[in-house]
Amino acid sequence: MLYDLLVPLAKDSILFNVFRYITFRTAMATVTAIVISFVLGPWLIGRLRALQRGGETIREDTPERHRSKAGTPTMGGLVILAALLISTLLWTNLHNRYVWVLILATAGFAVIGLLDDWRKLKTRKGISAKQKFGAQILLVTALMGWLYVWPPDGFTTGLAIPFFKGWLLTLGWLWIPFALLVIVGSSNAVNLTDGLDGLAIGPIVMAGGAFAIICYLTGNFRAAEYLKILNVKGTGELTIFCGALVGAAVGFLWFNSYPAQVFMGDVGSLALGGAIGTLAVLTKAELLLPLIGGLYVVEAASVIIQVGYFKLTGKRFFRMAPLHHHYEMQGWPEPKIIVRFWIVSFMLALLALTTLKLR
Ligand code: 57M
Repeated sequence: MLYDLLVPLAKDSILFNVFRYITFRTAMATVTAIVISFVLGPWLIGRLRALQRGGETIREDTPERHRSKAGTPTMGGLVILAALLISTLLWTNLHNRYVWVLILATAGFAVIGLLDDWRKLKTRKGISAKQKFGAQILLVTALMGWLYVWPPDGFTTGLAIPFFKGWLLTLGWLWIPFALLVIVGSSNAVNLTDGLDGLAIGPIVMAGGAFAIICYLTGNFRAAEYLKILNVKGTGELTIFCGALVGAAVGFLWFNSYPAQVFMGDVGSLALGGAIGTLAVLTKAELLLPLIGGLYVVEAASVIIQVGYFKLTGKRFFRMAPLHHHYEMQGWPEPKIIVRFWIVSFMLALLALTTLKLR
């Protein structure tokens, strides 16, 4: 919004020219999101605690040490979304279609998560998996269909293959189910990962940083040309969303760090996973997402392995899935599991960025 209001003033005073720059607006979006988180956080946590009286109920089958977490308020993801979306609306060029696809995807997943959290609060059971997946599929199909049927200038359904510079696997209409798989898979993988204090939000800071670099380079013709990556016109503006994402995640981590004062809830985990999945699809970095969001992939894979192995052998492969519970059962202290998983996540995100240079 500020872009539309202030850039035209550059004609009268060169000072306003700074609002044209993506780097400046990304930095401002990050700071704005952090400030909103710190202003809103304490108030919202107080409201959530009052609203939820008993706070989160801990399931019987959860590892013993989670008992002390009973009563922690959830739905703290509302702070993340307020910081992320207000900052994005303030600092991005709102005439950019990709910005709206990202905002609507994030907000849409948040609504689905909020409905689930609210139902869990009222009835102890959330909305059914069928309803949840159905709503997610509808949302993503509508947004990807919007792009496919009325493509922005320079849009392609091609799939970029890391290391094979200049190669594009054209998917045609198959791009829509592929995008569905990436975005819905990413959303639910973050949701599964959100099982220890700060475990899910830490890697979001890293993924937001990595995608900020990818959006900036993909949207910059000269940089894309030099790196021989696909130039997707208009995705540079998404760098600002990534800045807001990093700021909102850092702000929330202040309250969610061990021992957590608040959990993000499905409203946060589904929205954040949907956001990074959509970023990957819009910047043609789908095949880098398993690295950038590597921890989420590992956590989701551990559940698939556990369920598959149990069906085949009647025994558990891990002591408990997702993987963070396995290490809890091994006796690792929670902070050690969290920080070690963050370190792995950081290394995988760095590895993803190195592929941009490698030919
Ligand atoms: C999302 N939710 C946390 C909190 C957070 C198929 C199966 C793998 C499903 C999976 C499941 O239920 N996933 C739901 C994970 C829950 O966190 C809440 O949920 C929101 C995120 N959606 O914001 O509101 C608990 O996680 C802990 N927590 C923290 N700190 C945080 O910052 O400590 C969360 C955030 C919270 C709190 O205890 O209550 C969760 O774990 O449910 N099921 C599981 O993950 C269960 N695994 C399991 O059943 N494994 C089986 C099979 C099915 C694979 C096996 O290994 O044999 C585990 N979770 C629970 N109990 N609650 C283990 C058993």
